Amino acid sequence: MLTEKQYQQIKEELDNCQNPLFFFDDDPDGLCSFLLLYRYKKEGHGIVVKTHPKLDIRSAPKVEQYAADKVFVLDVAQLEQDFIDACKVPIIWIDHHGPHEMDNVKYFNPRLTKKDSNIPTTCMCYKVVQRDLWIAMLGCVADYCMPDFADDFKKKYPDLMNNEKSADDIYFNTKLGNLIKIFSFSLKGKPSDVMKSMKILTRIESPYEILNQETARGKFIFQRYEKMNKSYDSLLESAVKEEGREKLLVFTYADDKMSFTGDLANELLYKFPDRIIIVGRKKGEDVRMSIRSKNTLIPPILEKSLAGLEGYGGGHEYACGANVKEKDFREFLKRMKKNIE
Ligand SMILES: [Mn+2]
Repeated sequence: MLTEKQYQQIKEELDNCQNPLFFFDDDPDGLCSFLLLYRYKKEGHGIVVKTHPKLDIRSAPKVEQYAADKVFVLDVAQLEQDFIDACKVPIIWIDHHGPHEMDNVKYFNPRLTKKDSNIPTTCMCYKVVQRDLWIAMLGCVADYCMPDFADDFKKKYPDLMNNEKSADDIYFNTKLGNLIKIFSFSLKGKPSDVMKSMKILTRIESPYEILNQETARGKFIFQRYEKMNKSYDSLLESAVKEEGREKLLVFTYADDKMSFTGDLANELLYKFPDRIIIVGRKKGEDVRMSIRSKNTLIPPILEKSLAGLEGYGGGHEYACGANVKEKDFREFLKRMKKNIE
């Protein structure tokens, strides 16, 4: 956890700027972190970081383009020094990966004091602004965390969850879980649609506006989700059919449009909790993967399996992303199998 003083510091940073630029990770935790801070501040702009997992000099021109007077970096694992050096305004970095040591950035990361701490960025942002409880709960559960305000949420929104005791039960069995998928899918697809969805989400008044399609904007978000969910469901169905019996459950698909690997890997792990899940999407010469497990630490196995191959990867203890060239993919899988034995 961060200290009360740190939350206060972040709040002061937020209060003391006119036109902040928020860079956030391409997943519900990143999106919810942005929404919480933006909906409090009501100024500035949000940019979803598609150069996952890092923010580097390629994004630096945005700061001038938007004439930002402060930059917030949310839930992004790696912030490159070239970005920091090119950025002429203060940078506040709130995250729960790494940690890394960087100069000239105000870094808020609970792992600096406790290495295995895993508090979603959304949770920290909520402690700062203390409003929009439903968005806070959504982002936390999406990162598999049951926050200390879960009971408050249940009281306020009794129909969005039941008596689930774990985040993964909420994720796959409740209306809140449905909303997580809706938020996740709102970041996919045509950039102009993603922009529109983001804008809508900064203004939406309640979860029911989306779930019950109560307004035109709620309808837009919901119907976009429904359409994408058809392709998602058919991929999930194929993955389940191909599950096999080995410890490593591998599913790959070719799709140049939509990346569902993270969502699919999460749901497959829920269905097959004893397995280690790899979902890969072939894109160009690369296979982009999401890797999940319940109890096996992934980063050391991943690192060993990638050694000498053309690829990279990393992330959290039980959830990683990786990218290898298609020509190296078979070898990579062979090593993964060997290294988990
Ligand atoms: Mn996160």
